[in-house]
Amino acid sequence: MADGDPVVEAVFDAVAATAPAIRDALPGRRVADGAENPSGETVLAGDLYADELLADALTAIDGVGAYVSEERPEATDAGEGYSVAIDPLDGSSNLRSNNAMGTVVGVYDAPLPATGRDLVAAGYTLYGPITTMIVADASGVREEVVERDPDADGGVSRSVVAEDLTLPDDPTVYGFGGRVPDWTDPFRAYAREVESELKLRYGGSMVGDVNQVVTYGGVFAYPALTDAPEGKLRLSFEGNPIAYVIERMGGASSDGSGSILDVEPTGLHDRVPVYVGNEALIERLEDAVADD
Ligand code: AHM
Ligand code: MG
Repeated sequence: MADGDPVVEAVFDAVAATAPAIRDALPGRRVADGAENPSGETVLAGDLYADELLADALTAIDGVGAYVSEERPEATDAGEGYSVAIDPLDGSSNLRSNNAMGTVVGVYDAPLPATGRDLVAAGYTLYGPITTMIVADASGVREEVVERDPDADGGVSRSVVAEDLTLPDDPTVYGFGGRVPDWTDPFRAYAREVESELKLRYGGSMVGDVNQVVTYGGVFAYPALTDAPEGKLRLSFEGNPIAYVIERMGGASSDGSGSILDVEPTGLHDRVPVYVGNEALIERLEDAVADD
């Protein structure tokens, strides 16, 4: 089930072990605490709480050299080893409306910022009606159900419910972020085509929306916008880990011109347009936005 890298296994053990505590804390943390994260967005208390829990658990692992979080301006040094990039509570604006959220994790064998080619594993936890965890590593991609279990190691039991996951061949869903008037003309034209072929599934949390594509096949995008050519999502914490998962499943990722994993970062909190899904849909997207 795992690739045998004990540090990668320990990272996913820690992410799974914190999931029940993160979930438990959500009901009391539906208000903004007024702080701003390094990307200038108001941080909900839930983000900060999850960040603290994950930082404590991940920096305690031998072989993790840095904890790098969407909620922290700089990397937190933890010794020698992999850099673990975390979006502690992705889709946290869904907390008010009680919709899906998740935790995104990327394990890089390099100091950050680095390209996605330095990822050795990536995945996400999805706090939906049940807690699931997608783990992608050298051995493939699997889905686990994570449940609180006081008798188990780390206080959670993990059951593998699907192994060697690949994207379904016959795509059925799409979900595109941002406001339609802010999309570029070429992307709007592409969306027009896609919406006549696939069903819309968009919930406003990347992990929830990507998991629709993982489950049913299709395409997820948070595109380049006319007033924000880099889109909204962050390369190190969101774009690269999700691109790694989808590519390991036989799908494709793009920033509009090539794999997200090849994007050269200039800083820890860089943003990147994100297009992921079945290969044919991403090829069409690249053809459509090529002259953008
Ligand atoms: P967050 O990490 O601050 O929650 O922001 C990222 C989220 C993604 O989960 C989601 O794809 C996107 O923002 C949704 O943005 P919008 O509300 O503009 O559609
Ligand atoms: Mg996020």
